[in-house]
Amino acid sequence: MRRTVIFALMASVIGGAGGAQAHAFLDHASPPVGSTVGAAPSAVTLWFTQNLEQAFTSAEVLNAAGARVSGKARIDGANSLMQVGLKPLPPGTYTVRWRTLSVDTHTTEGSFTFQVGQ
Ligand SMILES: [Cu+2]
Repeated sequence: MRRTVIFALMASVIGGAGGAQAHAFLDHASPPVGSTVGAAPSAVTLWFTQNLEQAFTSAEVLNAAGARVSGKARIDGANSLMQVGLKPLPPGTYTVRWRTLSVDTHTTEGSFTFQVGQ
């Protein structure tokens, strides 16, 4: 297991010098990127453009003060979506930060915000 992880990391560095391959980018999310939702969601779901490796794939949700309001991220059976549970959220702006290692051994990361409306 450990060896697999190290190999994947090395492959990632080597692969980074390569050409324009498709990586695991965020396709869409629920709540949608930049959206305002009336009711607080109980989870954030992220759909990616490629299957994900469990290792080094994570997401967290932060409130406006930078405090973490999410649980542990998990990848579903289809392997291309990640879900992270949320504590009950009061109205406010929340930041979702995600990081993936896709099955083609490339890493991607990004963030977006959504708002729980007043
Ligand atoms: Cu890639």
